[in-house]
Amino acid sequence: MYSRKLLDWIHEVELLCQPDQTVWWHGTQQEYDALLEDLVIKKKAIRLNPKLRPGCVLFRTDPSDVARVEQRTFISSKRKEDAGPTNNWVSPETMKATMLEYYQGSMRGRTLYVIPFSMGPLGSSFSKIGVELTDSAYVTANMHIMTRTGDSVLDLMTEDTKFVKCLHSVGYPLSKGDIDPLWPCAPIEQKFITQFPEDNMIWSYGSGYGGNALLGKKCFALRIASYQAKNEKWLAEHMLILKLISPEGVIRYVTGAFPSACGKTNLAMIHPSLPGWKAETVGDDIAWLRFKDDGRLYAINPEAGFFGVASGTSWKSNPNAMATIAKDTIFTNVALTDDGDVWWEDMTDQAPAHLIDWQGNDWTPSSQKKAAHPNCRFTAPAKNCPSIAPNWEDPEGVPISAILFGGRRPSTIPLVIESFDFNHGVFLGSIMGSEITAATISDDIGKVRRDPFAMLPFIGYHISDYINHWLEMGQLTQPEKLPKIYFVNWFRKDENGHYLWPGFGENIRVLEWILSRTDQDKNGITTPVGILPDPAQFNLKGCSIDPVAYKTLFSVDSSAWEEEIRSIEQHQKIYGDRLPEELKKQLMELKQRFHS
Ligand code: GTP
Ligand code: SPV
Ligand code: MN
Repeated sequence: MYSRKLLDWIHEVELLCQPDQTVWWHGTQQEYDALLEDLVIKKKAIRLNPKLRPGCVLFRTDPSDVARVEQRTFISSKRKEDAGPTNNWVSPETMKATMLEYYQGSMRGRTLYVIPFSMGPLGSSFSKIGVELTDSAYVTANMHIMTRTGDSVLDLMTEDTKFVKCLHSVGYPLSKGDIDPLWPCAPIEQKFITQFPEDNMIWSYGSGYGGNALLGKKCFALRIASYQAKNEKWLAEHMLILKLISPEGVIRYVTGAFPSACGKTNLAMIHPSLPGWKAETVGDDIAWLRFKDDGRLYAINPEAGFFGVASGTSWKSNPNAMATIAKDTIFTNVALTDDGDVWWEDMTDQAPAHLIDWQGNDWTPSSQKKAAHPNCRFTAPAKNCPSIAPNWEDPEGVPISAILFGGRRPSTIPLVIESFDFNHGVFLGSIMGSEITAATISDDIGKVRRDPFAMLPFIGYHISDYINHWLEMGQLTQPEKLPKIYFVNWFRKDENGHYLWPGFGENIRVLEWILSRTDQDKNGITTPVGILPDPAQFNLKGCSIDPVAYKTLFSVDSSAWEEEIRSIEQHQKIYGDRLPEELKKQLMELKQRFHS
């Protein structure tokens, strides 16, 4: 029996958006195969060479629809102050009235797909259910990979089941005789990505891309879930989850919050360069965390696939990702080779002599433009990843020993810093900064912005309440059971703009130090900013690194930090009179440590 609530809502949307037909997504492989085949026949997608990439297709989007649109993303809470200073806000009444006009007839000439989905393993106490109604077949195929969809989810729903209502339209209705463009979408000023936290509801209009349209991901699993998490005393975070097995066979789990396109997928799939270490992937983008009865913090990955950055991914940098995307993968905005395979910048040392670029034009290495869009992505099932942890779907979650915060900081921030305690760790999370990447549409790509907890575009409520919620979470258990908190920076550069740290598989060296610290407080040097590794004890065996670079990676330059402190002070002004006391105190103590 279908839930009445669900059927009524679908009926409402049918009357409003007027699709030609409604299709229920049951979640089977046959449906998925048929949907993709239909898209290939209609020339909406290109089937890649089955000998080279079996089960793979390529989509090209409209050049205006290539990443998340933060300036068109809204938290429509009832009260403006509940959205806070970091979110765009429009009242729910105004937003609904505006968007209803756009939705009126918006699915004409199209199919409405009904996609029930579960974020988290089916039936886990961590998991939550949503239903996405979308007029995009591309979104449907991606949701099939990224979440658990279909009848098995519907079977869990009773009349009382709370679910997030996710409505999505590409915003391009078709009248009789109209030709459907390759990638229908609406112009930027008509795009809306709106969260209504109090209504458990998401309305997305005008974009078909990634986090704008796959509503289980950023809209639900971060923005709506972070709001729920605050009320229900858990955490919904922009974090990878990594399982590490030491040479002695000790298993530990860490999470890491890095902003978009700053290395989560890569760390989650790390191929450790240190002998004896083994790493397994639990999640690459989102973690839902809660304390259990033993007092420890446990995490699940609410997703079922990876929507990963393709640019920069190679057999050298991320062999696990390359193996994952060998089959059954959807590629978006990558370049096409002459033999029907894919390519993107830095996939190989040498670019092929000829390609079709992400916009469908001829490309050669002498072309001025990039062959693939910098935010080109792959969508692949997690189960295809050779490093996936056998227990990645454990409904109980995995216990977390350490939390990493990081970003792209070309200067100032050392390779790794250990916080003095949990509250200091929350302060470190709050002052995170990073160069803006192509994962969002912005004129400021490359500029450093503060991105607290890598959640700036994803917190579904007031940022002060978010910080206070983290601080309160730290009170829910004994201090020794809390994960230790670290700041990492793989992206420090020399004066010529070269990375000082080799990164990728070599990041295991930092993880080794971190895990040695979670066991025993040794090999640390106390500095004003936190505890750093003793460079003489840090494991560099087998890693050739320039001694000057090495020194810089572990240096705390007080004049650079004076500047950093001024910048943090400036940033704290965004909180206005709602600056959390603890952040004020931590900044004061940081200053004092430099002057004592
Ligand atoms: P989202 O999916 O946008 O949330 O991104 P993400 O945080 O998962 O980023 P991802 O791991 O996909 O990395 C983005 C880019 O950073 C890729 O081009 C990587 O090659 C590059 N990258 C990742 N890790 C490292 C590293 O340790 N060092 C360097 N230099 N680059 C890295
Ligand atoms: C991000 O931007 O952090 C992503 C990609 O993970 S998207 O799903 O488009 O948000
Ligand atoms: Mn992300």
